[in-house]
This record gives sequence, C-alpha cells and structure tokens, in this order.
Amino acid sequence: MSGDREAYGSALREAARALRGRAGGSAVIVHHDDADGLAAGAISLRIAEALGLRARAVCIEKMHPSIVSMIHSMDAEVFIYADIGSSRADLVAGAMRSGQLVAILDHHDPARVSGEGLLHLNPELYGYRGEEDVSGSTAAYMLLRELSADGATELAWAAVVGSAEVPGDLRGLNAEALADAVRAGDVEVRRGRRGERYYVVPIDEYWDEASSTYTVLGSVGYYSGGPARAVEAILRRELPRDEASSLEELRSKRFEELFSKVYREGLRRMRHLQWMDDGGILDGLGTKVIGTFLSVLSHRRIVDQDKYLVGMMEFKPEIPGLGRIEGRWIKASVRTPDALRRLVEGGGAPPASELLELAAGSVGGVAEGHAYAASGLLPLDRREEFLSIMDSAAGERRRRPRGAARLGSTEALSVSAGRSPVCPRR
Ligand SMILES: [Mn+2]
Repeated sequence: MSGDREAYGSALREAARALRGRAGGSAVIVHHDDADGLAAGAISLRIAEALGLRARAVCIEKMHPSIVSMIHSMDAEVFIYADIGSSRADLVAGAMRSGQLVAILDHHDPARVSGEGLLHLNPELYGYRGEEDVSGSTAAYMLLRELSADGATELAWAAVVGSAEVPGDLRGLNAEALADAVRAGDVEVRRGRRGERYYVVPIDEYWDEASSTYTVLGSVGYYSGGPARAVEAILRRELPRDEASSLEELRSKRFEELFSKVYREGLRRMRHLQWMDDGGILDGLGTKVIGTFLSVLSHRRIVDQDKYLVGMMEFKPEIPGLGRIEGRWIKASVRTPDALRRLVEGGGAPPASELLELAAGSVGGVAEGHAYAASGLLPLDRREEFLSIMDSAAGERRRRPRGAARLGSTEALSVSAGRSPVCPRR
C-alpha cells in the first residue's frame, strides 16, 4: 500500500480553499470519454454545484495543443480536468490565461509542472499508484468529499464504477470511495471465486458491466452526444442500456465491414510494422474504436505476430461542445501482437508508446500510451513520413543479438515495458 494520505489530504483542503474563493463564477469541466472519465465528469459537475459555479462539460478524447488552447479561451474562471490532463499538464500550464484557476483530478502518469493557479491533484504526486490505488473518478470524488461531505456520498458508487478499469480488488483511495458507497447502501461487496465483485444497487448491475456500458456511450457515441447523456444518466443514477446496445450493434456492423476491407486488401507491410486505415468506414464513431478494432485484429492470422500493428482513421476536427481545431488530423493507434509483445517484455524491442511518441512528435503530432498499446494524433498530410520514421526507429531500437555491440538503453526499455497496461485509454 502506498501513498502519503496526510500530504494528499492537505493538498485537497488547500485546493478546496482556493476553489471556494471563486464561488459565483463559471466553470468548464473537461473530462475523458471512458466510464472513468464520464464518472469523473459527473462528479466534477457536482463539485461545481457545491462551489456555486455555473458549469458546462466538454468531453475530449485526447490532449492536443490546439484543443487545450481552445479550452482556455472559453469564458470561464475555473477549469476542472477530470481523468485527463495530468500527462500533459505542461500544455495546460502553457494555455492558462491570467486569473484562471485549474484543478486537475487525474490518475495518469503526471507531468510535473507547477504554476500560478494550477492545482494538480493527481494522487500519484503523493505516492499513490494510478494503476492500482486510484481512478480518475475517485480522484474527483476525493475533492467533492472535501467540499461537501454529505452531498458527496450519493455519488460514491460512480467512483466505484469508474474504478472498474483498475484490476483486482479495490484498494487505496478507491477503497475509501467504496466504503462510502457501501455505507450509503449503493454498493454491495460480493465475494466471488476470483476476488470481490461490486454490485451497484441503484442501477441493478455489477460495476464492471456498468463500466463497459457507459464507455460505449462515451466512446462509440462520442460524436452523437453520448458523453453528455452518459454524464446525465450517472447524475440521475441510471444506466442507459438500450442506447449502449444499439451503439454496440452499430460498431460491430462497421467492424465487419472493416474486417472485409482488411482481408480484401491485406495489411501494408514494412520492415518492422504493418498498417491499415479504415477508409472512412468508422466515420462518425469516436476514434477510440480504431484501438478496439486493432486489439481484435491483432490476434488474427493475417497479422504478422512480430511486427507492430498500426491502424489509422481520420480525426474529425470538430470537437463537440468546443469547436473546430485547425488542420486535418489522423488518429493512429498501435498494438503489439503476441510474439512482439514478448520481445518488448524482454527488452528486445522498444515499447509501442516510445515509438509512437517519437514518430508522431517528429511530424508535429502528439502521442501517449504504454508498452503494448499507444495512440496519438498526427497531421493528415504527413502520414507517409510518420510511417517511415516509425519503421526505421523500430529497426534502430531493436536490441541486437547477443554478442553484438551493446545498446545502452535496453535497461530503460525493459523497465517501461514492465508497466502494467491497466488504463484502457488508447
Ligand atoms: Mn481513468
């Protein structure tokens, strides 16, 4: 068990004091599109309410410089980032205008930046592990509880649902939210053969099932108002099953179409990677779906098991509730098929995130992720360049066979390859 509860607690108290000073103003809640992000968004709206702030929510799929700068040009004094923002706190610090107050309630690996008016409340900064002890929605819940101990309890169950992306029995700060939810009568802990299961009374569903349902709304339904309806549903203590199943149906139809395209045309093969694009088939669905598609595809025979698998679709420049970002962009996702995954595990090949960050960064894009799955955005007109940079970087960074010249970075590679890929962010 990790975490400096005292230091984190006093950071929460300080943040609450700073935020209370802004009562009566207006706020923008920026949240992620999966269940954790949607629950964190709902909880953050309740935070704004507790502070007497008029608030509106914007759901974003990715941190991107243009998106962050558009956010901070919105007319508001308080900005809350929920389950997103930490890894690019540098972008936030750079885009903040004077007088703006920002609270980041996130659990992803934080960029360590500080600045006037920036309240970075990621429990990882206090020794907790975002992969084990705390979800984004729990991070948000902790601040809500600080602001309004009584009002918070009603949403503790949402933090439990958000925490479903963290594997194993809930612990650390997640267990604190669970204890509140149990006390409120909203969650029952049932012990199964493979550990605890959390049954959520108001929505009559287990936490992990509920998590998948909300995630479908937020991600597949990203461009059709899904995130806002999911957030509203959480605040009303409801689970929108019907909408989720029709979105799932739509997604599997599109996936079928895309599988036929891939089998008809094959994958484009380079020395160290293989790639495909959706040819517009996934248009209108949130760009998380290309990652989901690759995860399924990566186990098929058509895929070379020792090459990185790259999938691309166009990223619509129109961000719902925010506006149009400049330029035309592609969302690129990467997966490591099984044989390659073992190589990465052993330090014999670079993590997917490292390659993608390098290649996307070289063409003016952004990327993040972990050893076996990563995703990013890159300019549409620099796709070929991006692919060839990624292919040659993969070649250069492969460890040479035993006895060949030493490559100094293999130790660092195996360390990052060992991180557990728990956060389904890609
Ligand atoms: Mn999360």
